[in-house]
Amino acid sequence: MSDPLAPPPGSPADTAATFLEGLVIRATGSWYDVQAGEQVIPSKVRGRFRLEESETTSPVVVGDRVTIRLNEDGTGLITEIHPRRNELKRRAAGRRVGLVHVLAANIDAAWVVQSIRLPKINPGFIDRFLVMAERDELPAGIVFNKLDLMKPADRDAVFFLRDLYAGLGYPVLMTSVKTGEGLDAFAAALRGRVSVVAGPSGVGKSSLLNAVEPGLNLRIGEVSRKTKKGRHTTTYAALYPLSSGGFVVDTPGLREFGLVDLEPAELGHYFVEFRPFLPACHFPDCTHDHEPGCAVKEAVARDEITPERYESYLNILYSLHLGEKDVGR
Ligand SMILES: Nc1nc2c(ncn2[C@@H]2O[C@H](COP(=O)(O)OP(=O)(O)O)[C@@H](O)[C@H]2O)c(=O)[nH]1
Ligand SMILES: [Mg+2]
Ligand SMILES: [Zn+2]
Repeated sequence: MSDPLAPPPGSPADTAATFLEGLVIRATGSWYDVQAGEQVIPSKVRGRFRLEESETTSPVVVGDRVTIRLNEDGTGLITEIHPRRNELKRRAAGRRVGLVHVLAANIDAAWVVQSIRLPKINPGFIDRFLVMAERDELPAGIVFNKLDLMKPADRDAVFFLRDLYAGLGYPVLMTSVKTGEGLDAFAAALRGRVSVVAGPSGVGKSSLLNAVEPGLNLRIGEVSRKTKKGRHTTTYAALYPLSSGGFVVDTPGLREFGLVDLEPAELGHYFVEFRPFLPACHFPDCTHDHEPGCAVKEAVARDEITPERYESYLNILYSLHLGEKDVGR
């Protein structure tokens, strides 16, 4: 039954509503803070977006440009999500295969943060992150934090990874929030752009941002002595303005970085050092695994591709075949 007193859609009462355009700076799951000029308007999403975008954990993410309709109580209703330039996404945690978690949209740079100890570096996490960044053509970089905790026994492995990723063309930063080393370089990398930092819990993402932006006062967590894992202190993604210009998105800790929207035959394209060899594979849909005449495997044999990255590639390939049931460990 229709309400005879309600104005029909498109009537003057409806069109007189105030609409504003803004930037989503915080997404908690149920509420979204939308910055429109100087005001921040807590907003909700229209139910119908949820239905249309049912394969993602949230229809709206930080970095989204949206149109809101202002309610009389000062809150907003998101009526339109503007097309995204790009997004950083992963497979959502949990059982549902194919569910996508978009960490942020419309970003200029994506940094994966790892710590040398507590918790230790997870190269599989880095490679998965880089694959998803390459897939969306997002410039990506790597931060190895907690340099102060490096022991002599760690040096070879850490410097190997630093040189490996730097050799592939990714910016690599070595930082310590404790000693201040590398923080100027990190601050310079964030200047004037929209950046996102992501990584496991406890690696120091929030600490790094507090260090380069005094006054930010993000909550930081303790790393449990027992599990050597961080606690989830940052519980929602938020975008913060930097006084040097630009914005940075702090994200909650991710236990794993699962892949989404990716076919096994595409994967090789997102390992940047494979690219020059791909056209020479005998089969155009070569997955560089068992196929004869594979130029990637030949490059591995000639030491032109490192065995570490090739093995990492195979790990990811097999997990894609398995439907990404057990990823990023
Ligand atoms: N020794 C050392 N500890 C750090 C460093 N950076 C962060 N931490 C500590 O690591 C823990 C987790 O930091 P937090 O910023 O909350 O990590 P996040 O979960 O990645 O945001 C806190 O106890 C920090 O004090 C660092 O460079 N060196
Ligand atoms: Mg944090
Ligand atoms: Zn091949």
